[in-house]
Amino acid sequence: MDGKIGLEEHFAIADTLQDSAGFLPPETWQELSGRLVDPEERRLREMDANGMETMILSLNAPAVQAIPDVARAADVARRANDDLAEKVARRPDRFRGLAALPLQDPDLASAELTRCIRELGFVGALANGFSEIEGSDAPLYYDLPQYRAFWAVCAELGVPFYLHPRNPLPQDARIYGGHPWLMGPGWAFGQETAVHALRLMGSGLFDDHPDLQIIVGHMGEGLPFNIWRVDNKNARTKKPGSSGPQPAQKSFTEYFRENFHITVSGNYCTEALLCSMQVIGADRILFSTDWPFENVDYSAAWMDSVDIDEADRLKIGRTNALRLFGLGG
Ligand code: GRE
Ligand code: ZN
Repeated sequence: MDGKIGLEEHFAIADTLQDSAGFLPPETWQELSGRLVDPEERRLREMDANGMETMILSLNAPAVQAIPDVARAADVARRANDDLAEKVARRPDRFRGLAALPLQDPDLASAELTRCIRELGFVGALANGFSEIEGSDAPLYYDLPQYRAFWAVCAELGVPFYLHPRNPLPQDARIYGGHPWLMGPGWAFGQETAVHALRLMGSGLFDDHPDLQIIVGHMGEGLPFNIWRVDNKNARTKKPGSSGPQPAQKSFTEYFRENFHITVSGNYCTEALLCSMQVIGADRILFSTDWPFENVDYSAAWMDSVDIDEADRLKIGRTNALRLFGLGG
């Protein structure tokens, strides 16, 4: 199909480029780094050749989230966002932007998000999981109480928030000891991000902000397949007047269906798509490639040929993104 839109589509600036080294075999770094800092020629060629109209661009990972010095995190976020705004301004017909945010400091993150939406014309935010902060080895997850004011700003601006993966910190990654192939995108990314998403759901965040929309990639990081069991176990320890022992009022499945969207980025598994369509619904699934870590050609070829209704293909490939980001057209 023509007119596909993707929303997990990365670039890097000089300060963040090295963060992506090491996730893929060293012999591919030259190719990968070239893609990340490409002045959008290669990217546009790939898009043109594969029926992709728009990429909603975001910074690589973990980038800002892994800069414990708050002032530096804010500075890198601002410069990345300014750089992205220039890319979008050069080709407003093909690119949009998601803001990088210094979530080490919720107030700075709120201010930067507001600047990006109101002044730079971005359509949402993308954060690479928890943030690290100087003086603490505790990962900052965004269900923590100090983030409620940030979420109020996000809800007020009415923009979606992409919760993108990162690796757990070493002290939280001991389960992968001796098995480095399980770190990164193969398993640890998804585990880390799914737990973060479940933390947001169970915290009651969406009772306060019922319109807030979170996006998770990689076919929902396992949530479509597993969320039934999260609810089933919680229901057995239910506290009166709620869906379970957690502070939230609704079930995890309800929040998943009302406050989440997923993308197919880097997970072109037809069986997983069919499960996701049954659990979260075709209205909440969106195409994405995860460029430069995945190729546009095979992502697009799968999207174009996977055995689903044409009406669902159009939603997933394009129109859900138009609606979620208010792109019009
Ligand atoms: C991603 O952005 O999803 C990603 C990385 C690094 C390796 C693989 C991958 O940041 O999918
Ligand atoms: Zn990605």
